Amino acid sequence: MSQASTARPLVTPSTLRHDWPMDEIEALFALPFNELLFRAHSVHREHFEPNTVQVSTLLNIKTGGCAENCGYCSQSAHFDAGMEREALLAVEEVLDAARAARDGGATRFCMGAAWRKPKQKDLEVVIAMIQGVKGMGMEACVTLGMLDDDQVAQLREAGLDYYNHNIDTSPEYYDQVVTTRKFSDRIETINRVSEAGIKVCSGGILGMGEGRRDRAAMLQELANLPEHPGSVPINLLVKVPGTPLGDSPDLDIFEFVRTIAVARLLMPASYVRLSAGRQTMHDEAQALCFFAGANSLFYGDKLLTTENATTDHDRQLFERLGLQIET
Ligand code: SAM
Ligand code: DTB
Ligand code: SF4
Repeated sequence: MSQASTARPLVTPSTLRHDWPMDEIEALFALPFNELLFRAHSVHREHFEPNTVQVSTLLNIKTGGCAENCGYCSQSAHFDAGMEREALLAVEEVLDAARAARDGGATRFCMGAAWRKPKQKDLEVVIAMIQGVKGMGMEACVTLGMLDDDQVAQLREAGLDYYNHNIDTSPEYYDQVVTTRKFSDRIETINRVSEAGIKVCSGGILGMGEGRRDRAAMLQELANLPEHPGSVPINLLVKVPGTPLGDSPDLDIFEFVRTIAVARLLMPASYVRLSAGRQTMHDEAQALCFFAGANSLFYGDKLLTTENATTDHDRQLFERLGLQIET
């Protein structure tokens, strides 16, 4: 049996739960570490080939000057993280990067823009990028901020596979992280995208000073959406100097692994992505994340504005762990 043919979820969404109460989720977090990992790994094996990871490559297509004040972000215009603003990249430049990503093994190309909401003239350029990426045989994902119904319809028409829109943290902790929008704004865009038939990529960031209850509540929000997000990125905060959250205390790495495991248990058929933060993570921690149910990552030397684990390092890590890249 080929690795790739068994890598897709094996169950229908009807077998998935969307009614997770907080006490059950908190009880999962409170399990002894080995018990939690064993349960998560067992569920992972029921739904996915356990030695395969899906890889996506990121490109920031529009940098800096963003009107939102997300406290973790280097690209907000509200604080100075030393980021030079750049205009939207040209389509050809983006497609050159996409071709290189495909040749390096990526199956999905994710384009990010530092916008609160796209303008029509910019959306038209992004649509040309999406069509170009699709034409190369890759899945296309974009993350452009809030969308209205008309914008969602245009992206769907362009053949977009995934829209990334993270909820980032719990509803209760949200205003400690960002105040220029509401948690409910995020959920509205996610629901619009999902109702239009575009797959949702949504997750969050750990290590922003939130508590375990916030991590549990964030996963509850995602798991209790009408449909589980197809991809759930779990980012470890990249501490960017100059941002309000740049001095946040380190999160215990076992708590990070636990959150991956609980995400796997709550959303068994979703790809759980070990996202930002791998550059500062030990290989052993990454291996635990893969055991706990992470089966996707960002592959490429750069994330959006910060460094990622290098592709050389990742190739060696995959080799050492016997992991295959999903084709
Ligand atoms: N502006 C769009 C938005 O916010 O939806 C798209 C780009 S934004 C940079 C995409 C996501 O990157 C954020 O939702 C956040 O989860 C993640 N992110 C940004 N800065 C980060 C950091 N310093 N550490 C970890 N994740 C980060
Ligand atoms: C996601 O959840 N993480 C990615 C992607 N979706 C867009 C972004 C990570 C950004 C890390 C900080 C930076 O490089 O600016
Ligand atoms: Fe803007 Fe997105 Fe950064 Fe928030 S995370 S400041 S919306 S680019």
